[in-house]
Amino acid sequence: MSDKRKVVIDCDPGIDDCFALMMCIKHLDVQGIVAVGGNTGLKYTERNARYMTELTGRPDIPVYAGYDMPMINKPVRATEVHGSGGLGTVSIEEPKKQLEKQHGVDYLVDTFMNHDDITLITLGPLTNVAQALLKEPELKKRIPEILCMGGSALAGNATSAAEFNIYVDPEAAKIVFESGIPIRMVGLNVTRQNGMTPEDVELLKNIHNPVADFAAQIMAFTAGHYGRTSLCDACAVSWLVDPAIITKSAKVHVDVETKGEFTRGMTVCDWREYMGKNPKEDIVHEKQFSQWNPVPNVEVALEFDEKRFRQVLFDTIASYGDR
Ligand SMILES: [Ca+2]
Repeated sequence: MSDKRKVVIDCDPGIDDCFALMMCIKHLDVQGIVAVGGNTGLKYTERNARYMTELTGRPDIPVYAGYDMPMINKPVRATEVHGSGGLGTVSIEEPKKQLEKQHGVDYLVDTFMNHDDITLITLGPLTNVAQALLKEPELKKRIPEILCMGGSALAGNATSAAEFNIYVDPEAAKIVFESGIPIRMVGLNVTRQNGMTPEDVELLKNIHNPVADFAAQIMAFTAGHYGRTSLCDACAVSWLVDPAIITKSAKVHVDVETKGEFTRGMTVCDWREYMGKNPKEDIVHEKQFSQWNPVPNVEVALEFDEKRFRQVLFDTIASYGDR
């Protein structure tokens, strides 16, 4: 029996998803991976998930395909950031590992209806999770916790207000955020505190193992184009891998905007009871009032130990050795 934390990962790999999978597969007990359409289409995200299980030497981890399309929106992709196949300009061969036949949403329902001790990690649009909650209404009482890369306590990226994962399928996100399931949210306000650069690509190249070589190739795409890349999904899962990496968080009420002219897909965080002392800082607040009493539904990550994260990330990739 493993004493590692059991997790199921719903993701849309995607370059930063691949880094998150490297960390999760090494440090957590990954029960299954469900792919969703997001950064690119499902036919690529599920393939890339299967590829990652082979690359990390864990083809025994089952991979399922969920939904390609958002619930209502037309699909929005991020292929300019991740490449049309989700891995920058890296082309991979079709993995030997097969996709499970069960639909990803049915896998989520079966798994959480029958187990009490698994954390759900979401690294893409929340379409699969919302569909699972609609299919089995009891499920919201059965998922103990969701660790979500998505949203922001501050600026967005898909729009000025909305982060990509939430923006792609705001209706799905609204269903999940209103479900009552405890959510830990790692949004752009935190992940932007991390910046991997072309120098980091060189560090990865110097590790010399197949996982590091692949990591260097895919990081080179975004770090090369933009000068730096946050690896948002890897930052998010670090809260489970090494909780000390998230150095500050706050429990607040978060709503998902689905109708705003400028704010559709925004995670609206209720900070009314908090005040910051330094207006130059983003959100470094202490709770000072209790007159509104918004019911917290999300623990929002606020501060991040970049140095510690980088150490864990590079150590993890190096630990894959010659595999
Ligand atoms: Ca992702």
